[in-house]
Amino acid sequence: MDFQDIQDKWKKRWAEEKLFEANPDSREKFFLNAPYPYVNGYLHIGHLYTYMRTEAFARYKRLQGFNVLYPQGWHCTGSPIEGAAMRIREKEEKQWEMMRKSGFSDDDIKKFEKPEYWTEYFPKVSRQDYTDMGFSIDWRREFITTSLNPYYDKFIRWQFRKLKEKGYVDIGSHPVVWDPKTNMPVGDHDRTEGEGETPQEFTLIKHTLPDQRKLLSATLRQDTILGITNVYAKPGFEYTIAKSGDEEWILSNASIKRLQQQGKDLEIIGSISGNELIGQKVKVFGGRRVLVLPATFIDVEKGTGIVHSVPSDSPDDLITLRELQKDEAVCKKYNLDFDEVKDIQPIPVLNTEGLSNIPAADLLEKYKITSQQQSQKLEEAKKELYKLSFYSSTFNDLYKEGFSKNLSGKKAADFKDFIRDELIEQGHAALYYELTGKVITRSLTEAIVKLVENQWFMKYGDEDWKKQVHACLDKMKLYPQDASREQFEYVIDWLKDWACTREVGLGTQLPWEEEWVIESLSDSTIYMAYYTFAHLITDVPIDNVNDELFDYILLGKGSKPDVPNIDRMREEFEYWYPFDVRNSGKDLVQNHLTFTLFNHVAIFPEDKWPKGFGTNGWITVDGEKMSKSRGNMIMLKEMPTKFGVDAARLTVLSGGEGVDDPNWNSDFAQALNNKFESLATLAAVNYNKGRDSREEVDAWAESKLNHIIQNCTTAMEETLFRTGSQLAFFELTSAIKWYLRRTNNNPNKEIINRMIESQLIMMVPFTPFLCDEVWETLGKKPFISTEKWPQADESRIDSELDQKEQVVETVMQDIYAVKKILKEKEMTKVTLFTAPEWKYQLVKEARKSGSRNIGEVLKQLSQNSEFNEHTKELPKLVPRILKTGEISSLPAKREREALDGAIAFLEKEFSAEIKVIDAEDSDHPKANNGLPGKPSILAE
Ligand code: A2H
Repeated sequence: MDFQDIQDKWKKRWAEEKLFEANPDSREKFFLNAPYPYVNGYLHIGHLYTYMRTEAFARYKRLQGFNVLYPQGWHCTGSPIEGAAMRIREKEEKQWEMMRKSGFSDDDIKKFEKPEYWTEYFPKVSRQDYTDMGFSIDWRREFITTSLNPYYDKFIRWQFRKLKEKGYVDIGSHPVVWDPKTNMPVGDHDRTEGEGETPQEFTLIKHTLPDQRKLLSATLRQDTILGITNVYAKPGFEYTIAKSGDEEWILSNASIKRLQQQGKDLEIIGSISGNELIGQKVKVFGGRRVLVLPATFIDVEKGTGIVHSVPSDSPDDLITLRELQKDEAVCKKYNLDFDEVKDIQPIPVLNTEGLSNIPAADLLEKYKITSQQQSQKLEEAKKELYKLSFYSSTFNDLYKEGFSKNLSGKKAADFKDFIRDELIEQGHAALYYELTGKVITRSLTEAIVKLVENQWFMKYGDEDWKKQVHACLDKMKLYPQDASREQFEYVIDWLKDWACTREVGLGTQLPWEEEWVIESLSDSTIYMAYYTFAHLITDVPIDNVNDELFDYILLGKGSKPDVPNIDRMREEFEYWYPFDVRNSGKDLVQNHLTFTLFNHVAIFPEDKWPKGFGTNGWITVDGEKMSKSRGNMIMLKEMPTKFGVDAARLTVLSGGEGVDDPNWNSDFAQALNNKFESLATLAAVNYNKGRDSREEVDAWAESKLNHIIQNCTTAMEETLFRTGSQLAFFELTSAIKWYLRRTNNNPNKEIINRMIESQLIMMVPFTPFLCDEVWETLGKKPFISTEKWPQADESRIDSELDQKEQVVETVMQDIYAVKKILKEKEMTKVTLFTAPEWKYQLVKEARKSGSRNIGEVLKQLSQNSEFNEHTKELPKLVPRILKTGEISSLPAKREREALDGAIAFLEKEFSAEIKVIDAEDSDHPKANNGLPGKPSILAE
């Protein structure tokens, strides 16, 4: 077979027939989509896995009878393209080299100096890649983002005006990840390291030394402030003293630098060692005096290098205190009064459901933590405590006083911000930001947190908004199963306000302050709705595209604008929306996918909220992480010639499923085309051949086929494509082959036809080119994509038939093994002695016990009087019975039926006489050696 020809032929015919152009009709619809890729380079195998999941699901749903919409657009917003164009202009060596490696001549590369050229070039070649890969996309709806597409531009302006009207966009001072070299904010995709890291807000709490200087500790849990029992400093570390207004602060040098970057006026005036602080007493919030104690767990790069201790609610703080309370030597070393240290007791502050009033102690006990050295267990304990307490903890009676409101009985999580604000107002605390992890920008600088004034942001921190998003998520179907639900829940709660504009870059200008450009994660949250009319709106003169038009199409508001296609645009939106599934890599859960929910609930009524998300892992290539530097990035454009499209599609989906990272196996891909040819031959040779009569083995074939269809359908419904392809391709192929062999190539015509047809149809999502080609060879009318997915007839599924057939297969293989031992000697007669009755009983009893422990089962059976005569044989038999797969569970009578029914087949297979005898009916020495499903074989 010439796969190249086949690819070209069907690609052309699908396009000519407009097979994947979807229009509203009376059928039920299914709308799926995947995030548009950035068009700043060629698409590669990493894209392929994510997009193939969408594509396979689209094809599956189409075969299930849905009217399927699968559109695709291109993302041009933000700095990736602009940055790359700039590097071309500046003749940066690495960027040029990369372009040369991609096959561009120096003259071609020059064209990429203009950002606009990227947005023309890469959408074109990417579309070619998608088409070559056989993606069933409705290309009429293709578009690009940014002001380069004035229609999309107006759509985003409408969206932002709506968000502002409803109070979801606001302006203020805002912590932003910042590149100090280029003086620009660093978006998630502007990084060479640290995607997903964000500014984290800490509250710095002041503790007053007798000389009025302040020790500053960083906390995420200011809600526990009334539980402070002591403060920790690091021995041997040199702290810095800085002047802040008329106060003197003691903290780490690194934190001073960061505070300065965040706009705080601090002047360094000296330093003081940790050892000098240890043993001093500080006054904490509320007026109590507590000791400064030594702690080695302090990471001096983090926070201020000083930690206040709340042993009731922090496992770190509690274990450190406990260890110190047992170590007189260390206390002496730092001149601490050992008795005073021993007297320190945790102060309960929160009531937490299911835990004592010293929750940290419960967790230390649960994880059996007795030392700070058990860092991994400590991490787990901290995580678990956070999970258990964050949502449910309430303040105890201590919180009646101390704040302007009585907080006793209130939920701690709801008043964290309140406490922070009061502490700051009263001069007890200050705000401080730190990145959750290291971020390296594309200019290879380490990013910092900067507080930007007059920054526009999305109020993703808004509690009421979050509640609505939760309500939306609760009703969504997530693929695979609900594995990612917890993660979405977490992200929704964790998201803070999001800076949504930049000063430069391709994009849409903020409609009310045009010096700002909307950044790339903010202009891509509801565009799935744009697909529904993208091919129609371009007929409207651009001057007539305004907010009233979008209000009418998307919200059904206002009077009907007098523009072309208006009824169709409204109809398409109403028909297709909301979308049913959006699939993406799991890295987008923490931003894009969750933003999509926020924006949908903000703008659309509930019946237009997203219905499903699919997420998947990251692909590895032949077991290795994929990266440019390893040189193992396979480009989409290489696929058709290097492996063949169908082989590539099937390989990528066979690589994994669920939340695991899939693997691309090049050897598997290389081997597939031969297998496809065999499949084509098998189908062509056997289609419409055979008899009309029914034989016993036909019932097995029918059962097997229906069972495979049933399992494959279940897998496909859950986007478990690896399982689906295994069943449709490998398992069904072996079933067909076995069926043909069993019937001496004379199968029941109806059944073999149904097997072949079902296989081809079920493989369409994976190998559409092959399927259409073979379909046509069989004399069927094109296109296979317009056929119906096979329906499993459950009444035909009988697992006993499968077990019987397995007995036949095992016996056949065992006879082959015996024949091999006979070597040259001719085999004319084979006697099969079925197992003696007591062994069937043994299997039944052994399996009934439910245990898989050999010793346990053996003991039970030895005590069973039924097997008194055979106790010597039990130790050998029981392990074999408990092993999966070897011994059949079929009752003796059924096994005998199976063997009798297979005599003719086996006689033909071995050109020998075959006899089946029950063990009890023979006194041959071999007669008692058989096992259930594995008769003893006598070859003569
Ligand atoms: B938390 P994250 Cl009650 N080295 O405050 C080690 N730990 C430090 C630190 C440093 N340089 N700076 C701050 N921390 C601690 C209170 C608290 C905290 C309670 C419960 C949990 C809890 C009282 N100590 O944190 O790694 C501070 O302790 C649980 C993680 O950036 C700060 O909040 O997430 C927390 O670690 C910040 O840790």
